Amino acid sequence: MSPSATQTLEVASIVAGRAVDGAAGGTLATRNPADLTQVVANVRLADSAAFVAAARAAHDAQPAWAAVPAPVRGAVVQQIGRLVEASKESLARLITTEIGKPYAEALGEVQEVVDTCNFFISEGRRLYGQTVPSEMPDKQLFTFRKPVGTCAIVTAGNFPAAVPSWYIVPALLCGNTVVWKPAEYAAGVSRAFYELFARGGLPDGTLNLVLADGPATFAGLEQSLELGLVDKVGFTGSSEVGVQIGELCGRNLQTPCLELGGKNPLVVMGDADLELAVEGALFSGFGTAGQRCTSLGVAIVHDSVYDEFLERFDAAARAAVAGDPAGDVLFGPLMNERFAERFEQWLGLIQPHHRVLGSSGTGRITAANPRAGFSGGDPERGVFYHPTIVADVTTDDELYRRETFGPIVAVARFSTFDEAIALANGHGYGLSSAIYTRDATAALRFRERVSAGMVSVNNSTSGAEAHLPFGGNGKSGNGSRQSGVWVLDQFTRWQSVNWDFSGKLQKAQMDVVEI
Ligand code: UN1
Repeated sequence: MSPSATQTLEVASIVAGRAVDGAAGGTLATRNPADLTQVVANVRLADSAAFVAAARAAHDAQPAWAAVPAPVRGAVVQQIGRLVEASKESLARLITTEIGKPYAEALGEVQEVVDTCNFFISEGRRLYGQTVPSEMPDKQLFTFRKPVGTCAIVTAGNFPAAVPSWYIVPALLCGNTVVWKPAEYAAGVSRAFYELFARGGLPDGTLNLVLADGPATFAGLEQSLELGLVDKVGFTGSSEVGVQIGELCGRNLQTPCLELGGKNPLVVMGDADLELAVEGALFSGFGTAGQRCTSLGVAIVHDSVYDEFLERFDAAARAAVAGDPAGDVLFGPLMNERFAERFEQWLGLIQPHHRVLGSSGTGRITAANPRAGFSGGDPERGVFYHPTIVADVTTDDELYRRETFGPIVAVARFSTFDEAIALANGHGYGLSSAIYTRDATAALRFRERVSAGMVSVNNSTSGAEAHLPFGGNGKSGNGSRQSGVWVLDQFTRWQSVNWDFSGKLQKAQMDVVEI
């Protein structure tokens, strides 16, 4: 099924189950980035007061939700997963229309939400604690996982469904309530997801949707933290904003879950299967128009295969089909004009000593700057860019040091393994990484020495499965991990219990049993 034009949606924030009146934070129209004449959603934005009201609603609803037995919360997650699965095509069409993600990828993204629900359904029957031996007789020690409380989840729009679900599903399962602030430019998708979550059986106030711009969000979050209405912040977005969120949380003695940018390296060793490496570089560099946090940032290629790799990568990028994301394309438009403006700045970092490859032109695809392999759609109406490969990048280049969110891949050369590692780590990001080699020892050494939180061997930097720990180090995050059982440490806190049934006061460290 291919996406079709949708009716314009009218969307507003939802606090305690009710739509927020008015547009205290202004209005916004989200537009199909493949055809900017099409308005996807008219959005009434909320102000900081609505954010605080949502935090209060979540805070008030939390004790009752935590009192619902965890297996029953798991059954709600199961119902949400079923509803999402039943709406898979229409949700994917909406993702494609609102942010320009190719339909096949959008279907994959919705599947990732279903996978996440499936994983956590049974966690409602586990949420294990431990029994621990005591150093004293007639005493037993236990640990319990307790919900953190109210969670404020602030997410980007490049994965408007999957990434929010990585937070919201386990947060709810663990007995927390949620204020979700999605990217405004993906408000239509967010609203559709909110409705499925609500229909899954969540009591009013358990999940609240706040559509607000950055300044209103910051002000609302700051006040909510100071009022003690928010106990945990989850943020996915740029490293720069992550620093600000981290500061705000730190002032309130909180540790947020931060999932930030990347400059993800893909190392091509001299013995690599070059065809496979090029396929991996193409998908991780230009899939999703390079707008994943796990997208390939810098290909690091051994001297002995550098020229051949470049030649093949150039040919593959030139042959790749870009265009209407409703069709069968490798990548569609950038998400909107704001991302296009930033992308143009990064294109400005290309220096005279670089070789630019990958397409028949650079920059925006237009009638005057056309591209072979542009399929469907009208470049004059959409935010389409040429895929760009920038060869001969060195550690001195801005292009090496900065995350460039879009269809651009830097390529650097190495001769020794130590140089490859230095290039893979030297920019200070540490999210995802890949190595292409036939040598298991090299792969293991790479795993050991790369600072990234995620490593692929002979596979792309993007496309992590939904049940492995996801997250990064350095500028890519604060060490927190999402997904699988590991995310439970974000959304629960350990409580330890001493249970003394000796009938007397036994003092730890003092009443030591002699043998
Ligand atoms: C992101 O871009 O924020 O690993 C998440 C991947 C996807 C998720 C990307 N499963 O590429």
